[in-house]
Amino acid sequence: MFDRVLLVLASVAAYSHAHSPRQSGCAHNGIFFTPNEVVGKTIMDMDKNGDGTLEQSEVVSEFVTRYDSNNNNEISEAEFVIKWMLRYHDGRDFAMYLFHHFDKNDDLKLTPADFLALRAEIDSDGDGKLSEAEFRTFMIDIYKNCVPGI
Ligand SMILES: [Ca+2]
Ligand SMILES: [Ca+2]
Ligand SMILES: [Ca+2]
Repeated sequence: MFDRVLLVLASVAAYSHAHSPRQSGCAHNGIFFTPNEVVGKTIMDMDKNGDGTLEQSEVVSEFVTRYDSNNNNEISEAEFVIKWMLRYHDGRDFAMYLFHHFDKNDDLKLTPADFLALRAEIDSDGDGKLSEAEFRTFMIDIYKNCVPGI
């Protein structure tokens, strides 16, 4: 019985450690941008016409032009991670975590299928549009929940 209690306590401790923001390598940022600043930059990069809404065409265009180095219409983990680190100065752990979070169908590449699935997930009010606020909430949650090596 006592052993069982210890086991439960140990797993609770492991759980809360894993879910504490800023205690993981994910929080490392090379030039100390906060997550909010990084998200602001990603929004500026994606919202090409500056109207506060992220159209599917804007998101796809941003990813294809910035990340798809070999122009095969897919973004590999290697392509994504290096570009994200260079542009936003987040650590490798976070960039990898983000890639896997974006890769909705787990085929280890980012394609329009992933962006469609992400869009449905991020559009929390279901109006078919992706607002800056919806994207910001989605991204900040990822920063908060990031666990290295997953
Ligand atoms: Ca726009
Ligand atoms: Ca994918
Ligand atoms: Ca919306």
